[in-house]
Amino acid sequence: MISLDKITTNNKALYLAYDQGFEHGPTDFNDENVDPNFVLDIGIKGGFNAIIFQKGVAEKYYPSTSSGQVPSASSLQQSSEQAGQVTKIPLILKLNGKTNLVEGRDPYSPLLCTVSEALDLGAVAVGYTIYVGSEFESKMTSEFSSVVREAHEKGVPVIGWMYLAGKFLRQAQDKQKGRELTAYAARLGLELGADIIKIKYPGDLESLKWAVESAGKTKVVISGGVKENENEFLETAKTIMETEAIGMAVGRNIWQNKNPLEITKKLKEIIFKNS
Ligand code: FBP
Repeated sequence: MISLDKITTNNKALYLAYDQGFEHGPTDFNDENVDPNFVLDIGIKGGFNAIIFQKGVAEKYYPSTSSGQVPSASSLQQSSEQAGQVTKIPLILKLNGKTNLVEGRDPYSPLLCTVSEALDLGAVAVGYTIYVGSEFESKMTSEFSSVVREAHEKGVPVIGWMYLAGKFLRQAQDKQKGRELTAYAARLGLELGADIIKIKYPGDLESLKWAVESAGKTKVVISGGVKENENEFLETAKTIMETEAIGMAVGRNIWQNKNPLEITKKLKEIIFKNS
């Protein structure tokens, strides 16, 4: 069994996702959060279980120490009282990625970084997106399996972003189908050997419960999605935590918020409530 201790707290988890610059482009950013140091600072001060970067951002912004020790981002800017302060935030390195600029074909997200490279950058876990239902799904399940093989040989946890996508799925969408497909994506994560899967909220409590049950011993975290009204977002988080999901991996709903640390605090109260 691969240990998740470095990226969980009492079996619960909150991750700060920051690979949207790759997946969506700088359109998600403003003058502040376009700077990876700004988001790293939120991750550290907010006490997230890990931050999620692509390789290039990790190389340039996440100090390369195997202990995962990084200087506080604010200490890099405001020298005096914070200089020298050392804070920890574990790194999850995203090994594949794609832009949203290629239209007309089902998505394929190629492997761009190896597990060894991720470890050299200080990562304690790795992530990979599979577009379940894409015409290129088999390429991604195959690459994912190689990642799991190498990572598990090294004792490193693997997180599978199990995202539904593809022409066939678009044709077949109703509520019941959505429930089945989310559970299928979750189950695929278990079958492929993922330690944690990240799935999108399927829209209601019962569907999520079934997906989490289908994932078996593979742990489940839910992604944040497009920024929404703060209260609605927190209500969804409460619903998510009524299931056996261990937590969330959120990006835009944190670092696009006017007060990222305040919403982080509220979200942590929900996720870590009884832990
Ligand atoms: P968000 O909380 O901002 O949605 O981030 C979670 C995430 O999975 C990111 O890791 C990824 O870049 C993004 O969502 C992909 O979103 P989409 O599938 O909508 O393109």
